[in-house]
Amino acid sequence: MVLLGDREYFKGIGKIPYEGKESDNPLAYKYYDPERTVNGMPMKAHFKFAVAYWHSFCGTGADPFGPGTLMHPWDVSEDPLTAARQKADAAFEFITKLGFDYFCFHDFDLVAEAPTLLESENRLEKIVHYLKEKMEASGVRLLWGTANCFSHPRYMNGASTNPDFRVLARAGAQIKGAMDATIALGGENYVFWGGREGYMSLLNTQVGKELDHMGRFLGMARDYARSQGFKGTFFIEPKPMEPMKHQYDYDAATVIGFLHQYGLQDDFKLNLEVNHATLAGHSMQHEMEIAAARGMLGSIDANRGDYQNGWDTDQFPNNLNEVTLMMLTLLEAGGLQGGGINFDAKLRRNSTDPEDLFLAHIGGADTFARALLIADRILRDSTYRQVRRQRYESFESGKGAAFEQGKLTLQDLHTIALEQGEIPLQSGKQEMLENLINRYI
Ligand code: XLS
Ligand code: NI
Ligand code: NI
Repeated sequence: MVLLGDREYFKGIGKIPYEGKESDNPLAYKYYDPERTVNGMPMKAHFKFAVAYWHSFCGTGADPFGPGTLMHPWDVSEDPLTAARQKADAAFEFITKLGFDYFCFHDFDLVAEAPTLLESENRLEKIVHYLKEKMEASGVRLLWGTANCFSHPRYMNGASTNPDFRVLARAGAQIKGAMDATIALGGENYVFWGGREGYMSLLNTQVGKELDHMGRFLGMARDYARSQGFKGTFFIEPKPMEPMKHQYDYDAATVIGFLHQYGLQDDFKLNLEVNHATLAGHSMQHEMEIAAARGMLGSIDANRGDYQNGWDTDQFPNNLNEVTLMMLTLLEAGGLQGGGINFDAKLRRNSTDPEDLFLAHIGGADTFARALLIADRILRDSTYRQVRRQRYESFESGKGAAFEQGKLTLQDLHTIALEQGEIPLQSGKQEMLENLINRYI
């Protein structure tokens, strides 16, 4: 097989088949049947599942208390480009065997950053060329690219919100390169996650100035990509904190307001991440509902947090209840606007077998597939939609409809209230709906 390069990294594991829910083969899908039609579309088109290059092929399991435990056989060469090519071989072997259609990357996931900007650009160009061949041979596509403007020490005070203009300019140069790479690889979207766009202390921060800088910077980035023929969507990925004490892209509602303030609302949508939603004190369904209500439900970074831990644990999704609620919102919204489901999730530090990476993705894909099937049945067979619609029935005709159309004044409301007298209480039917969801699960 051409795809595998010279060397097979995941020996003994073949293409992951769909075997159905009765199968006890850990290396088979039980629910994710890519071609199965759900609500008029194959499952794979609903999801556009993507593998995150950084967690799966760069992350070593290192934490503040100890070094890496995941010894990647593709990460041994001293020569950065050889190492990058071997990593790409491993990544494409993995994605192909998993049967996913997409991947996502940061610029310097692909190849190590060099000591100078020029050399880094050079390296990136070379590895992009190599990736292009692998993508053509395998049919795997790029869901989105992004730039890592948060790891290098120069970004310790932020990138586009850095108080030092020289750093802002450097971030601009880097994002130009990441966009060039994304465009060269036919990337369908481009992501901005403001890793250090925020503050550690208000004592040394001018918030208004930083937000203005970020707004202007994003407009410049959009204009550049459009001038290079990029037709895809730009996504902002909200996160309330970590690494900063406070990040400006706090949550969906905050980002939507920001996009409108800086005239970015027509080109940008949201890439929502489950564990970021919970860090912001929201459910993921809440974040999706807020985005969908404004036509900005772009893409999803799939993972989950831990109920007892207050940080971004980035575990693989396995909570059927949580994902079912997400799929209800997704189907009701008519799907994702250009994006897909990117597994922005990492193995635990002690998951050290090569097969663990497969098991994690299989579990995640099956959770989404099962949840999609459940949500589809709830919407088609149950009273869920009807109950939700009926609560707002009073706006469908008469004075309620006139209000929605902007035809009433506050004086009119006064007249109506005088005429209508006492109003009967209407139950919200919350427990009934909760029971209904559980019955379908
Ligand atoms: C980190 C973010 C990051 C983005 C891409 O918390 O989730 O992985 O998805 O920069
Ligand atoms: Ni993410
Ligand atoms: Ni994250």
